[in-house]
Amino acid sequence: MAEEKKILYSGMQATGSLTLGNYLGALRNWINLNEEYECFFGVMDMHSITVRQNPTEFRQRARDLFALYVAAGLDPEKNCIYFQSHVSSHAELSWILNCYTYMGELNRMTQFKDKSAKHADNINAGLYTYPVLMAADILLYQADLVPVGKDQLQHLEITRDIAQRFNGIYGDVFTIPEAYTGKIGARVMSLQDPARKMSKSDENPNASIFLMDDGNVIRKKFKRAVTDSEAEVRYDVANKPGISNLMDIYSATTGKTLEEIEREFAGCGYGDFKGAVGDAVADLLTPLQERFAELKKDKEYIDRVIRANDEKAFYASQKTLRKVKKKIGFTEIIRC
Ligand code: ATP
Ligand code: LTN
Repeated sequence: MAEEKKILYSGMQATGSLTLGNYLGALRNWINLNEEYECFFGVMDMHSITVRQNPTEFRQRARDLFALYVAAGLDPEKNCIYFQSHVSSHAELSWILNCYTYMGELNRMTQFKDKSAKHADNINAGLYTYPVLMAADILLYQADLVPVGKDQLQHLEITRDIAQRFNGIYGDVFTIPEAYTGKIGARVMSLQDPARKMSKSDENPNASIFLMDDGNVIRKKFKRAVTDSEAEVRYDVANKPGISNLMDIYSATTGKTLEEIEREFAGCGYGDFKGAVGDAVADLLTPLQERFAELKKDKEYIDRVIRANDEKAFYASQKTLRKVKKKIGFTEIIRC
């Protein structure tokens, strides 16, 4: 019998257009790993409403995110790609796990602190318990591996803590997941403020490269990227964070090492280097943009895979949820 594949789980929020950070930090690793694992990828629309969304735009964005996963190279016939809100098990397990999570643990989450500062008029309880829903996502599918960008590592830690606590009380219910971050691209920084991560909800459009940006826009944004007053392409995160970020991006898109890049641009000004980074990123994104445009035209195909995968996710997740409910001591459902 063929050896069973290990399980991989990941997802992104449908909060805005995806950036180069999302691609290099997450999506690209999913594609690299997807043959080796049995994969589940969620469009995390329930997490997205921790921040207010315009309903019409939100619906479209969530569908676009689904199509983008496919356009990026995830075959929806081989990977289970689905909408979190279509699978009720997530909300159910999330409630249960809330009762096994301490407020002290949630108080330490840096994403909660950042998002509360950013949305001071809407510090809702969902924002606070966000990591618990994320733990439910992962644990429902008994995931072994969770590829994410570095900013999510703290959420992976709390997921492991919750799972271990639950297993400690009830026996081996959940697989303890491992986080996976790639070597390069795990933390792409803003082009306008290299101290902050590139984010899809940044107010300054020049701070982020969006996956759907046209080649000329991409080149322009790199030309405008904030750097330092020297003119030497050298990797030094502490003193030259802007240039170091551009070097990371160039390395992640071309496969060249940092030393090779320093050699390639020795004696050149920042203008030439920024131009080369812009070209490399534009070339990387063009095929993805073309596939995405094609897929958007094929509504029937997308609808068909959504239906099939929702069902697959529901069945897989219910298996864990039933076990959890039984272990806790919930009474059995009797239906006629
Ligand atoms: P938001 O701005 O709405 O918080 P985001 O851009 O941070 O969104 P998420 O949906 O939270 O995006 O993240 C999706 C995935 O992309 C996660 O695995 C996250 O770690 C990764 N990611 C996000 N931003 C970056 C970045 N700048 N560099 C590397 N990985 C990133
Ligand atoms: N919080 C994650 C998105 C997310 C996720 C998950 C990632 C929600 N549930 C489960 C991996 C596994 C983020 O990227 N902001």
